[in-house]
Order: sequence, then C-alpha cells, then structure tokens
Amino acid sequence: MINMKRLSSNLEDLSKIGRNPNGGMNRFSFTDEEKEANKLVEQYMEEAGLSVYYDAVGNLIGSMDGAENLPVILLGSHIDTVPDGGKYDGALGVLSAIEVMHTIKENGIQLKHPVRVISFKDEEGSRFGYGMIGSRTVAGTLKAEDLLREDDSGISIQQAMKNFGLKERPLESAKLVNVKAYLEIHIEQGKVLESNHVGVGNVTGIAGPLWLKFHLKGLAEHAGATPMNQRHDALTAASLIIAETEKIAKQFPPAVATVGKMTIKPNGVNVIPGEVEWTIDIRSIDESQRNNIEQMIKQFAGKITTKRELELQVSELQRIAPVQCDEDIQTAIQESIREIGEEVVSLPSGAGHDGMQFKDRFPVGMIFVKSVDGISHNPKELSLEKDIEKGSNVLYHTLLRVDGT
Ligand code: HGY
Ligand code: MN
Ligand code: MN
Ligand code: MN
Repeated sequence: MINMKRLSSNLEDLSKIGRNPNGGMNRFSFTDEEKEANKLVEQYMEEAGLSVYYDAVGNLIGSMDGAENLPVILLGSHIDTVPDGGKYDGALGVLSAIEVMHTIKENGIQLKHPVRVISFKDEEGSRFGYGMIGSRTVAGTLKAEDLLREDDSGISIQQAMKNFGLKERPLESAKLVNVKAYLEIHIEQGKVLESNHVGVGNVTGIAGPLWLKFHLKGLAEHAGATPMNQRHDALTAASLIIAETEKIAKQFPPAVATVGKMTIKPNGVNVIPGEVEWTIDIRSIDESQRNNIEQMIKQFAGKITTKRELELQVSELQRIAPVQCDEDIQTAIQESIREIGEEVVSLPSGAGHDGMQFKDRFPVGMIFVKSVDGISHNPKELSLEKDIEKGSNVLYHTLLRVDGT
C-alpha cells in the first residue's frame, strides 16, 4: 500500500510554494514559483527511483524502464494553479503518481511496461488564457503559432519559455505515440462523490471546455451630461448578454456557462463604459449541445449589439472536444475500487483535464478523490487523507492491472 505519511508531507511542502497570504495558490507557468515547485517535484521523482528530464515545452517527466519493450504507460497531472487556487487541484495527481511509483520500487515490483510520470505544463491556462500546452505538446497538437499567445503583460509563451531558461528544441521531439494508456488521479471538484457517501470514483468521461472572449465597443461619454436614450453604453449591453447567457445555460443541464474574467474601459465612476471585454467558459459532455448553446448566446449578443449600435467581436480562446474514458481502463479502475473494499461510483467530469488532449490518440482513464463540499478553485479546496490514500491505492492497483503484472 502507498505511504500516506510521505504523500501527505509532500502535498503539504508543495503547497507552501506560491501560497498567498489567504492560503490560496498562485503558481503560474514559467514563473519563479513554478521553477521552485519543479525542483521539489524533481526531488520526489528521484527519491521514487525515476530518472528525471524536461521535454521541449517544459513538461517535467519522471521515467521508469519496463522489463519488456512495450508501449509506455503515462501517469500525470499538473502543478500549475488557477489564481487563488487550492492545494490539491493537479498537485494531488502528480504527487500521488510519484508515490505509487515509489511504492512499486519499495515493493521490488518490475513492471512490464515503461512508465512516465508527467507534470504537465500550464494545464490551467491561467497566465496565457490557453490551457494544456504540456499535454497538447505530448499529443502533438500544439502549433508554433499557439506559442505567440501573450499574458496580460504582453509576454508570449515563447518568450516566457526563453526567460524560464528552456533549451530551444522542436516541439515534435516531445510528442509521444507508442502509449498504452494515460491514467490520472484528480480531485472531483464537484459534489457527486460526497452525495454518494464514497471517497473515490471512476470517471466515465470529461466535459470539453469552449472558451470565448467577447469584446463590446460603444462610446465613452460623460455620465452626467448624456441622456439615457442617447448612450452607447458597452457595460449595460454586456450585462444583458451575460444575463441571457445564464438563462440559456440553465435550459440545458448538466451543461454550464461561466463568465470568469471581465475588463471595463475606461473604468471610471463618472464615465459611460466605452469598452467591455469578458470571457465565457461553456462546458458539456455532449459536444452538439455545447455548440447549440454557443450559437444561441452569439445570436442574442448580435441582436443587442445591432439594436444599441455597438460593435461586437467574439474570439475563440480554446475549444476542446469532450472525451469518453476507455472502457477497459474503467473496468480496471472499478475492480481496483472493489479490491480496496469500496463501493463503485462512476461519474463524468465537469472539470477539464489533460486527458482530453489524448482523445482518439490513446486510451484515457481517471480516478476521482472526493472534494469536501465539492469546493475547488478556491483556497478552501479540501480532500481528506483517508480518501487520498484510497484513491492513490486505486491508482496503484489500476496501474498493475493495466500493466498486466
Ligand atoms: O478548467 C478546468 O476545468 C481545469 O481546471 N483546467
Ligand atoms: Mn483546475
Ligand atoms: Mn486540475
Ligand atoms: Mn487534470
């Protein structure tokens, strides 16, 4: 069984890096915080007997040879966070995978397949508004032009990679093809496991996120001298569109739509807003339903824009298809959950994960660990040690099953 004391202390130590005064995590890609966190994860990987290296985009990889020349099994997750994030999102997946490999080494088990534990670069997309650059690179889908995307201070991903000290290498060198399976353990970030009174779950599929940016242009004018019926107020129009977005999404459960970022220009108390920019994150496990929601929002926004003589630009930040988890891996996970004496609960993931990038490339399986009150992307994010231990042991047994040991 895994060593929960070691895993818990590693989780605690990693969570000290990038922690802000109110206990939230700010660990963004290609920053000093991430460099420090990478150093710690490298150490854990080496202690687990893994040989450590970085690929062309900066994924941190711990590798263990297999007894036979077989396709590789990938374990992974991410250590970057959302702004003011929690201590388990992503970090649990990387550290639990390392703990499983450490336990395999201590138990003197020689796996047939080679294994790579990957700490994927920039899963959240917090800094550049374009997530999963690490897993896209492994899937071979990251394009050179994607690296031109910039953060709020105008630094491109490419420049950030150079500043981070990454050796320049062709992205293709990081693509992995001969892969047997990708396994990820992650906190659920929702309330299904808790409402079913279980600590772990088998993931059936991952909802795909569509991120759009709306930019509305009106006319900044004097708040006191401009009559109400002669305004081109970008913020009032945006508020109507955002209210309608919520109404539309509520018609199609379990699909969701979220406005997470917004800027107002010139942002003065006594100035009618001339420009407003906001993001919408639309998710569904059903791609056609998501596209339908997207069209309905765009149509409504177009109507409001024309009526109020404003200018609207809608740009796509990312569009990731939903993915179904592999049936055989789900069976291995379900058997492993039973093996540790737990009841099997299977559920879709509303949150996005690196495994989506491997759709139609190699089989994906995910194990969920209960989130207390379903809270995540919040400093209050919490998963209990006993559930983390169960989930990590399920990952251990699932890896042995997938390996055929
Ligand atoms: O956006 C997500 O679902 C994940 O946290 N990257
Ligand atoms: Mn997240
Ligand atoms: Mn995550
Ligand atoms: Mn993930």
